[in-house]
Amino acid sequence: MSSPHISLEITGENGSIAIVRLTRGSKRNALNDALVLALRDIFEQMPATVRAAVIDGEGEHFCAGLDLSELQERDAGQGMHHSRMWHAALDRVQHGPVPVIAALHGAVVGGGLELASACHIRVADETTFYALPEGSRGIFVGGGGSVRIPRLIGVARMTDMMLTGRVYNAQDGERIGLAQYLVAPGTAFDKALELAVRVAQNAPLTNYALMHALPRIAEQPADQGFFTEAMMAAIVQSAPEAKDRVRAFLEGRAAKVQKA
Ligand code: 1HE
Repeated sequence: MSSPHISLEITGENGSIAIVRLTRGSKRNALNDALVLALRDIFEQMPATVRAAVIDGEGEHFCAGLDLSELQERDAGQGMHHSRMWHAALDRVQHGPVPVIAALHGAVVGGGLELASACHIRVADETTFYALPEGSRGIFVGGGGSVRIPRLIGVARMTDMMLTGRVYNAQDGERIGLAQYLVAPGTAFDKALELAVRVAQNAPLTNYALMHALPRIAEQPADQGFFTEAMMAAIVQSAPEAKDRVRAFLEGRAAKVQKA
């Protein structure tokens, strides 16, 4: 599925960085069905050279969520399929081939917040604001928000956002965990790209473990979590790349950890 409202640019050393941009600024990057499917396809067909991705949005807003002009009368079955289509697309973002960094600015609302919460790192500039207007539109989240957003900010805060229409500004959003980085207006993309370059330098198997094992371990009872961790640790450290990297440090050829 293709859409004129999303673009993919491959950049960085050896094509290691993907920049996925919502290009529907005139509609505040509202996500219609074609756009959601195109997002899924981009992550499904990501070139093998890519090691990290950045998602951003054209114009003054990251994303205004579901395209409300497409909100039609759906029977229960159709509504279920529509939501599952969003789930499939955002699952490709979260559990796709590479870590994804969201560059946030302006409105990050409804399905836009669901998209941002499927990413692994969120960088927000000071113009960012977050809301879940579904409550006032008479609908419910359908893009995985009820699963992912409480894991970032807790059930109570999400319930408040939906019951009262509460809007979090950029500072409060970072404080409660909606974003991990808060930066000056207009600099979220640059910061996200800088982080992506850093992420792309990690051993791919370590990044894989962080994307695929860590969230699962966090869901497991402690005893199972310790066991899964041990297996993942064994697999990751057995890779030749891990051995090379440890040797490089021991021989003084790798960077030390610097004081923050
Ligand atoms: C849209 C949408 C949209 C803008 N669907 N067309 N999301 C919402 O409830 C958020 C609705 N949007 C807004 O509250 C505002 O548009 C913004 C705060 C994001 C931006 O305000 P502003 O003043 O910069 O832009 P605008 O004038 O409101 O919008 C510009 C155009 O974009 C306008 O169309 P135009 O033809 O009159 O120029 C708007 O109609 C259009 N537009 N947002 C369709 N969302 C998987 S379930 C997820 C459920 C949800 O996401 S519910 C939340 C939906």
